[in-house]
Amino acid sequence: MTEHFGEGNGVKTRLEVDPSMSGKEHYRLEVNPSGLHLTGASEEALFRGMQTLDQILWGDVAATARGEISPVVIDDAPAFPRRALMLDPARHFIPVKDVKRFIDIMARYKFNVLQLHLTDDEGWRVEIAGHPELTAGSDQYYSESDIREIIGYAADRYIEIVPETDIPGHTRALLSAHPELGCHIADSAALAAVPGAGVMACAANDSVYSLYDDIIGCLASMFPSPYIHLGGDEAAIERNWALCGDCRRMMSERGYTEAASLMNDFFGRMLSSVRSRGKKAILWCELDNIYMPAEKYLMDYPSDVTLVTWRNGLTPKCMELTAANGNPLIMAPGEHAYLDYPQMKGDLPEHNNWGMPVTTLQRSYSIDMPANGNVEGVMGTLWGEAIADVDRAFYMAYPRAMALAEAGWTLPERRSWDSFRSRLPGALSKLMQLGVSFRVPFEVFGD
Ligand code: TNX
Repeated sequence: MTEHFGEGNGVKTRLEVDPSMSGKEHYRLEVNPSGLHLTGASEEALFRGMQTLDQILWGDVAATARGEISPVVIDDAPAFPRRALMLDPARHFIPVKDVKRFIDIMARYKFNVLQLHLTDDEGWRVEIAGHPELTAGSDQYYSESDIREIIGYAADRYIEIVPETDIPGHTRALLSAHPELGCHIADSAALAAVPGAGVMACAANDSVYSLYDDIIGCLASMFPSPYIHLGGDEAAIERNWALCGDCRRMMSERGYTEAASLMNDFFGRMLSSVRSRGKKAILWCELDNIYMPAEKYLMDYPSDVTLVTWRNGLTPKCMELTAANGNPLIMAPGEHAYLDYPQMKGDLPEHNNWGMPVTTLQRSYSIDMPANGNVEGVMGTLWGEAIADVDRAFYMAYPRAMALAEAGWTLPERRSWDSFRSRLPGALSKLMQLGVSFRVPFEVFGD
């Protein structure tokens, strides 16, 4: 048991780890006339409790005429173990110092996971030992020592960094370093020239699997997270595998009538690379259609894969299928958690806005988070096509990320939009003090 005592102005403060408390983030904060006592199940729990204390000090002490902390007892623990945000340095690179600043602010709202979308059509942003060709010709990537620096900084704030490398689609950057790993199709050059056009790694090329075994091994040794995210979204199968002689041969050897069935073979091999490193895989959940009606998974996701629900309208189906199949589920439904979407009609982003749906603060807050099932937590995504730098990431993230943080931390029956809204002005003035370029949600305050 570690104990720290302090005394200032006659008030005793006491911080204490009490391993007999249940739940690793569980803390208890008591303030009464004789002192302040913060107890936590772990040092991590104390850290979470310190964030609450900081909010009370700012809202209750600094911002009120009385200038005193009120007596309070708070016994608090998260409803869900994973509360995540995702940054996309693949689309627009985000320097290490900016990632750290983003982490600083995440920690205040008790987020405990930051996913980095490290590879996509627009860039390969992580050094892979033995494969300098992947990052050649650019200085916009994280070296191994950058990655170590980000991981260490996040770990000091009890935030886990989850690496994502997106396959088999979203691989234009990979294929520009390794053109031989694409499908042999008539318009491969045309596909490769256009970001987002959907070029894919070939399912029938052994070199794809051996290169990825190296990449997965390298990510596994660099990142202490038990998870590696392998993407799996938006694979333009009909424009690649379905037209590729090698993939078609593989299909007929296996008796497949649909090229999508090759996803099972593709991820079968990729997942064994992940498992052989003692890690678990996360994938974006894809169904047999991108809109409703959708009936089943796009591929046979093994039950040890954690899935993320994301497409507008498909979350109820993803919840039903993951519960039936035993997959842990992370909630990132586009309707609530896509923080690259504008917060109001006519608001940012002004560039690269492809007609994104409006996602208001109240809409983010209203995300459905069913407890006691297979839902592991929540993830707000900051897809980077229209997010040119970290100030834009902050503007898009806040205050909606606070709404998601509360949805991940607080049991559904204890959440209240009116309570959240009443706490916003204090929270926003803190962000202002910290110099964060958040968006003022004037529409929720009325006259
Ligand atoms: C779809 S979400 C994507 C991303 C884009 C995003 C833009 C997902 C798994 N794939 O590649 O950046 O939409 O909102």
